[in-house]
Amino acid sequence: YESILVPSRVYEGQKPGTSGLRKAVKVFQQQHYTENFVQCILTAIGPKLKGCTLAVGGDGRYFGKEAVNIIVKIAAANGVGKLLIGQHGILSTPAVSCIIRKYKLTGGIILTASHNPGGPENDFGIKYNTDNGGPAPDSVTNAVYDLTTQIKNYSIVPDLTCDIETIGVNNFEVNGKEFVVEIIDPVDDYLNLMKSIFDFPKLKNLLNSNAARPFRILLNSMHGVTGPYVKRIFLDELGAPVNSAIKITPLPDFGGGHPDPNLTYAADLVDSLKNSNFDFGAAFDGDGDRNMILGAKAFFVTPSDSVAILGNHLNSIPYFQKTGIKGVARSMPTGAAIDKVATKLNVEFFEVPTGWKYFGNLMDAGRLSLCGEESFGTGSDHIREKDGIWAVLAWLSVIASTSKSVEQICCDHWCEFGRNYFARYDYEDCEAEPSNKMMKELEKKITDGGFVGTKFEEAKKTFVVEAADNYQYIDPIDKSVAKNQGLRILFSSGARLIFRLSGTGSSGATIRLYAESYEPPSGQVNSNAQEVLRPLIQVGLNISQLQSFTGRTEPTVIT
Ligand code: VG1
Ligand code: CO
Repeated sequence: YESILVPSRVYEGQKPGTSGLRKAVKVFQQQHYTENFVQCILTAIGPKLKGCTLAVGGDGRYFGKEAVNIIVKIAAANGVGKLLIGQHGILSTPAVSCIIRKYKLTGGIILTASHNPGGPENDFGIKYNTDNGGPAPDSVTNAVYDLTTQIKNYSIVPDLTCDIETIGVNNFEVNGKEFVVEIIDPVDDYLNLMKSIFDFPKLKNLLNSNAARPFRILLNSMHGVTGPYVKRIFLDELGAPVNSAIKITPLPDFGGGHPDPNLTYAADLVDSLKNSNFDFGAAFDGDGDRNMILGAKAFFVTPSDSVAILGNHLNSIPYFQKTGIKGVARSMPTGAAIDKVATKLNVEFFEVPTGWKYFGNLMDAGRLSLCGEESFGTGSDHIREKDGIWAVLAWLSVIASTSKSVEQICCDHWCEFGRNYFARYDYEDCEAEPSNKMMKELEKKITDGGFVGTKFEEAKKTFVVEAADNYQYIDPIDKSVAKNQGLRILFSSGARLIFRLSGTGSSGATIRLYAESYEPPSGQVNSNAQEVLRPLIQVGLNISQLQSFTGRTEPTVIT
């Protein structure tokens, strides 16, 4: 095969957001659009590109196979030595991270728009992960973006195609050099990693259907990529009965659903748990890095509590018995429950901006073992992505060790550490311009000298502003600076309000309003979070004038 150079044109807006480039499928289908972006990812790899090996796979959404095909042709033309591709183009985001690390690859390309809906009328996405297995840092995504603004042509081998449905090694000769495409089982490497982390016999015992009182679980893959992983790990390996898993066939349009594991979009899981006798429920997002944990009768564990509870029980997991606990972290808007666990464990604690990429440097430096985000992301330094299946195995390990219910584990946690009430309001798909204006005005208001000390009264509660800013982060390892990471209003009671614009949408603007308040162990730790936080949220709506800027009286999603 010979490569050719195809003249192209610049497309605006190929700027990766919180987690890769996400756009409507129709945008990716434009002539040269996907080719351009793939070429720029490869060019940005620099001198390490020639002869390197990359992993490629995605969440099975519409346009995924076409994108794999394009990547094969462009990688071949650019002198890549080898591609490891998941069979049928399927690899979960955590599995890509696992494979990059295990085989010491130069990087990986993940074809996903994560929790965004899929299908011809919905979203697609491309994300690049670097050699540590984690999402490319800002320095790399900025370099890719710069290249997209200057691209004049790309290299491609137009007539090279490879069957991605059959496991095996395919050899080609391109420009006189060897080019290899290996189609791999999407689950094998990841399953082996999980076996090395968790006590599988113990978990098998927990789920054993012959036990007098088996622990009954219900897992919902939402027709995303986790289906094959759930089947192999929970049904085949751990022996859970077949009715333990639903929606485990990956579908290009996720069955018409919104593959986001929260109380709104995974309402079917919530209902199933409310109306039956399952002890535990979990759902995953499209690409398998998010998780939602529920107890019997759909008792909801906030992701902020989830990571804190796991932190307090890490000794239930063999991996951490070996590695010890180096440090813990959360993203800035995430509820601060884990901060208190860090104090108890006497380990380092870090607060980073939203997005998993900020955890990677700390893990690579050996200072971070466990971290989480309020957006249903939980994970550890076993890979460099958040990991939904790992989170479920971790919870089951805690349950197997404590012999307690999910609800009991949470209540015990609040009695020991107090409770960080947390809620997030999402206003999805607002108009961009008024949303940007709202953020600008709000920033002006809260960073004005007179704002600190202001008192707000709402429903007989008083909130006094202690500090307010536009959050910025200096990476402790490489000293890189991330600015504009969210507007924070901190109150003297420890309560917080945070406003951010989403960086994962494909059009318009999504405003996120995060609210948190703390109740000590001696206080009311068993109240309803939404009710407890309503006055604080009202304060946030008043300060920001959100309703008059956006016209929205209600959020689209409440967590
Ligand atoms: C959202 C979440 C963030 C998460 C990111 C990627 O970003 O808030 O916590 O890391 O999605 O998750 P944003 O910018 O929309 O708030 V995933 O599962 O979409 O890769
Ligand atoms: Co995801």
